[in-house]
Amino acid sequence: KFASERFGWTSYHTYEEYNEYLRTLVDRYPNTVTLLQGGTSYEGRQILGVRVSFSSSNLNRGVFLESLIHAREWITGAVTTYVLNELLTSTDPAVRRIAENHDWYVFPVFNPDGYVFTHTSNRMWRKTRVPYSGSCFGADPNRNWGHYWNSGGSSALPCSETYRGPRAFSEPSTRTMSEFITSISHRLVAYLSFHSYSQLLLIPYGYTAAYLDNYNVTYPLGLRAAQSLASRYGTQYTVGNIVEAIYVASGGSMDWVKGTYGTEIAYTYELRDTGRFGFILPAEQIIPTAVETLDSLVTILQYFQ
Ligand code: PAY
Ligand code: ZN
Repeated sequence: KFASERFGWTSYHTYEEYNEYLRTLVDRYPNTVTLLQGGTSYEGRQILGVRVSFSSSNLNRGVFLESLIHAREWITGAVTTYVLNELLTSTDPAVRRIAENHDWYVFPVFNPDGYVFTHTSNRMWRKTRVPYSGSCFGADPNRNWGHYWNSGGSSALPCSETYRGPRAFSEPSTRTMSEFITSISHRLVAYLSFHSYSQLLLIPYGYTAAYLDNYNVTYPLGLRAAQSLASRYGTQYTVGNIVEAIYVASGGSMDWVKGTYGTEIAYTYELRDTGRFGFILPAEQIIPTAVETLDSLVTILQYFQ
């Protein structure tokens, strides 16, 4: 059987299953898919990803997909791997165009220690698993990046769900992934970070409400993306900068990528739903969530056509 059939998107997968899936893609599409170790977690797990490139010259514009930086947001890794599978297998001309005109960097499990912990011990775990004082574990890996780190919306308390860590990049997972992103930053034109839940399409930054950089481009483009997402099943997304749409949150990965490298297109998705199931989104919603999300990605990447 093909890797994608064995894997499937009718149930949620473990960290090991995601890794095995990535490895089978490399076996099946050796000329297109390259396995990458982006980083390493505190407990020594590999943070694996793939590059998908249909160009032999390797000069396509790079698009980065990040998911499961927050461990309990299971739908996010399911959606990014569904999109990855579509990039490789879809016959829809619009999907083929975005697949083949970009080099894709897809890292399904950014926080492997936390994700494993949601399978073994506590389904609602969010953070890393680095031991801190007071017998509390973990920093919030989306408050730990070094662009305006500790500039609001993060906690100094190790037991808090939004603990920023003792310093920027204190967490091995965020530090090593930031180094990997630096190594490919000159190729990246888009950075897309996937969270759940709330149905939002968020624009930088999380540390300030100011409309910085190319907000005048990304806001209208975000509105069009939300429209195409809704046109599939009617799922409504709100578009806006992080501070306006939810709250101040400094130290996020997207803020760091956009703020450090000026990556033209940077969005954070808060996927389904709006709270009925929250983080425990039923597996029957994986495929519809992924399909509508892919519609919006097609619209976003039309920006580069
Ligand atoms: O950069 O995505 C961002 C900041 C906003 C998210 C965050 O707090 O990191 C929003 C929350 C998230 O996905 O982690 C929203 C969910 C519902 C939560 O846990 O509060
Ligand atoms: Zn999150």
